[in-house]
Amino acid sequence: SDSLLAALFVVVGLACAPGASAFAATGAAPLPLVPAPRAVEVQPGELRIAGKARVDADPSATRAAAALRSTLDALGVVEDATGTRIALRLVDESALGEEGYRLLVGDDIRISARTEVGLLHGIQTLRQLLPAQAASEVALPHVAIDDAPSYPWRGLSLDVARSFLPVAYLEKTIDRMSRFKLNRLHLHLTDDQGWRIEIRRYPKLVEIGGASAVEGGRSGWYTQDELRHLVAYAQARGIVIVPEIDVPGHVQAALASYNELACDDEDNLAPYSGLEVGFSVLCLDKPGVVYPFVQQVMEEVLAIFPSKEIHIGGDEIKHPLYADFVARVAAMVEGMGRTPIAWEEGSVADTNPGMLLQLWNDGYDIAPAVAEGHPLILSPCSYFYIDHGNYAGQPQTYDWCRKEGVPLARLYSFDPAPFETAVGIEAALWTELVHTDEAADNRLWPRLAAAAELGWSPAAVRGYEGFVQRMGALRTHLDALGVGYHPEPDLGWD
Ligand code: TNX
Repeated sequence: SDSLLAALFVVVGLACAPGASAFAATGAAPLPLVPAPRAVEVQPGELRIAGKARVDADPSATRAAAALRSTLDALGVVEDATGTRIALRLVDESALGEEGYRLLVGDDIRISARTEVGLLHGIQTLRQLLPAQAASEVALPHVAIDDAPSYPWRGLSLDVARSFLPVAYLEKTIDRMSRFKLNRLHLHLTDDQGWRIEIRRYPKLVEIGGASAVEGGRSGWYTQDELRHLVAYAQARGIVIVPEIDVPGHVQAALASYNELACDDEDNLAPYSGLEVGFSVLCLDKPGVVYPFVQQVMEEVLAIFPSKEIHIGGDEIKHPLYADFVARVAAMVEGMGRTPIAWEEGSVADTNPGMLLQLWNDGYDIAPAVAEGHPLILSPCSYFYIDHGNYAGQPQTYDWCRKEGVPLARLYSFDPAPFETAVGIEAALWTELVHTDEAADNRLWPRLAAAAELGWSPAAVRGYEGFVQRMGALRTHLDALGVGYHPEPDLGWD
């Protein structure tokens, strides 16, 4: 009959639609999960949680237990011995990888992982299955989820140098990133328009360099104690903060603070608030001044940030001694036991192939660096520069990389697969034109969720239609988190 045929088409269509395969088991709407898990099996039946739960965590899973407790608390679920059991188990199964987890919802809830970070991801999946806000009774489908990320690096780069972002905003952003399993927050702490990190050996860096900002933007700086607090805050949520000290260019704020870092004939040493890039440079002809400065700054930076990777910048500079400088600073960072990251231009330097390169210009010839084995962080501007518009012509956005801006669908269409040595992806929010928390929220969301899916989910479970359905359903979660997202028409949010 016609209706039987139609039903068959629905089933076949669901099974074949890109992104739907992992969710086709019941033929129902896909579970509202972003990023899409590697494997989802929805089973008949549901689990009802009536306001009470019992946390049964491995004694060593303290961070994950705390995260689960605060999740339940926010939902108004009371901890009670008679409540639904939620087990958190650290298990020794190599198949789970560093960040993988398994989530089983049946008569109770079980999350297992090899690491606490894996457990945290499992808790975030559970969180997305729960309602955005407190409800008296909650029903979860019986489900088995087996999940792990495609890439270990799923990041956001925030430019706090052009325009400062307050600690409270960074905390909120960390909360929201963790909801989508992003795991790297790269802070671009220094640039021409501002120096935002306290360096005790060079107090004027923040006294002078912290007092400037791009025109219309916010000045300010972080104390070392504030940054240590942020590192711990992020760590509790499965996120590593990666600091960037951008050298040898993009340093006008440093030159204005300590004039001796500039060459003698440098005439303009005033704080800078314009939009130009590529005009300032540490005086590479004064190695006796410049290298001790970089060394001492790095010593303090590394004492704050335990991150294995440290970003040394290296963008947009043409100077005969540029390659030497990058090689020397990369070796310095390695000598201090860490792994350097440089923007793609750093590939011209003679460095250890362990140095990560962050790709940002579409069409940059990175093949030689890949052949040498350099790991890549993928941030090609026509997909990942979210200082570009959510739509063409959006006010207060750049369009130098792509006239049409970087709409959600465009970002989502990126394919990381061709980049053999990629460790992952990173969206970048530059702040020449983004001067408030509200504007930052608008540029970040929902695009950051799309970036999270590209970094986490294998191609087999991705697909824009499915993403739109799943992300559309998570709007209430962004609302509950107080996110000032862009009202994205593709998601029906306009
Ligand atoms: C390029 S990306 C830059 C930044 C600007 C950005 C604006 C990179 C390494 N350099 O300095 O803020 O474009 O879109």
